[in-house]
Amino acid sequence: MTKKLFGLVSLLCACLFFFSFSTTAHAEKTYQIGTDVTYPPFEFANKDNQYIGIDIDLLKAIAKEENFKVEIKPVGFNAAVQSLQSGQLDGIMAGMAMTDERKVKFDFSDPYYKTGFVMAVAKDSKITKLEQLRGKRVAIKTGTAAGEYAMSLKDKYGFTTVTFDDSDNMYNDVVNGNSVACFEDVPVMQYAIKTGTALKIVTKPARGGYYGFAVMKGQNQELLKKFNAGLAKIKQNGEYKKIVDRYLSSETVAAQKDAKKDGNSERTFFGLLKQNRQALLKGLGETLYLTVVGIICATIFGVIIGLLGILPNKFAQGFSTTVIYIFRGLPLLVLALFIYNGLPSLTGVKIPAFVAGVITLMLNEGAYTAAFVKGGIEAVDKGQMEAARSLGLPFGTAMRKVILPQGLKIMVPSFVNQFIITLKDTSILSIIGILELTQTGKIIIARNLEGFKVWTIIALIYLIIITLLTWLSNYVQKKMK
Ligand code: ASN
Repeated sequence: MTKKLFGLVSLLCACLFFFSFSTTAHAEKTYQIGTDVTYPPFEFANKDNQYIGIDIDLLKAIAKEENFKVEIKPVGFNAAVQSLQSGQLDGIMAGMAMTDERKVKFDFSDPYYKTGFVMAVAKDSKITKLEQLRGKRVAIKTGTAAGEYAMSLKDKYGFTTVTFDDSDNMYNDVVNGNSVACFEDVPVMQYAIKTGTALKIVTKPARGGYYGFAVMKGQNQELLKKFNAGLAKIKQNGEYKKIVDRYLSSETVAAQKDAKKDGNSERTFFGLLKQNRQALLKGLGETLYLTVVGIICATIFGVIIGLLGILPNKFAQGFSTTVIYIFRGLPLLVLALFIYNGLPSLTGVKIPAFVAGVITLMLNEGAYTAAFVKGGIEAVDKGQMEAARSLGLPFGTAMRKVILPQGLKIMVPSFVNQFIITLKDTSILSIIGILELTQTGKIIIARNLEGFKVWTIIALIYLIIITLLTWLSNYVQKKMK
């Protein structure tokens, strides 16, 4: 029995590796490019939750020109930088300033857009100079060059900082008066103000520079070459100008401004639901898919580890206890980041986000499953095993015929419970950029800033699904009795 179980564990691991390698092999033909969640006019989601913007259109035009394929991953700027470093992404196109510090770690393309850092304050604010920031709070965005610039001024001007993962939340903090100022790139800040964000720029652009497309130093050089060649071509044939003009045109600006306005019929609860129906359904589909695949893997893994724990073999028991201890002890978020960002930087092998998500669920939820499987079997009266053995049944048969059927009954509620927990836990996997329900919500809010209404919709969807699942499980349990 021990051997069989170990065989099964190896088989499960082999399947997962095969799955991950095959998806990777497939993905390698297409370059994976990270971008920001929302950084208009360079990247943002349109009404249909499709990514558009100067960066996106330039990249697509260049890819077409140079015959390569890209898959765009709107994971957020800081997450993109980390994923590029761990080898999960091939490049970043995210309004990324080519700073000297970054040039040590990354290779940049030829410059494609002029930038510089500015300070913005609320529309009605009296602050016009850095000197007025003393003792005040300033909002910055995680991992950005403008944020670094603000940090370099912090001691001299005596202000404190608070960090946000995306630009919109940073602006909001200033609009709402929690912070007195924020630091942002000049083309992005100007665009946000033009499209209705209630801020104003009060400083001249500092540390002027350019945006570039980035790859890891010494890697993906052929991609960089193609990018540069394509960029030169689209600059020459007028495509570059067309793209930039399209986003800076008064029509696009007016449309963006309109989308931000309150009282817009599309901003009511039902308006939002209707407008984002497609995206929400897709997100929900991904959540359910992740849950089902995750729970299947977790159940197989958990049952095997749980059974190893009750074998009359010290090594098997120790192994089971250790696995449960480690994977139940680690926070799900840490485990997901470790598998998605940590492992690839060690092994050099990419793991697609979905596969990383499933492995995370398998290990974490599987550890809980193993614990209750072990507990369920141990809860069966010891006398049962002794009686079966004294009747001459071998350990394996006694386990299968006598103990497991009784143990299983004890475990059923825990299985159902674990299913519901897994569904909820998938939301944490939005951190690695899986476009499930929670990540879908983040992207919708990045576009329309309707945090309260959109999170209410997302919460309701989770609650409805969980209620349905609970009903189903009660029904199944009744039937089983
Ligand atoms: N402009 C930022 C930087 O260069 C990147 C961003 O916020 N998308 O750091």
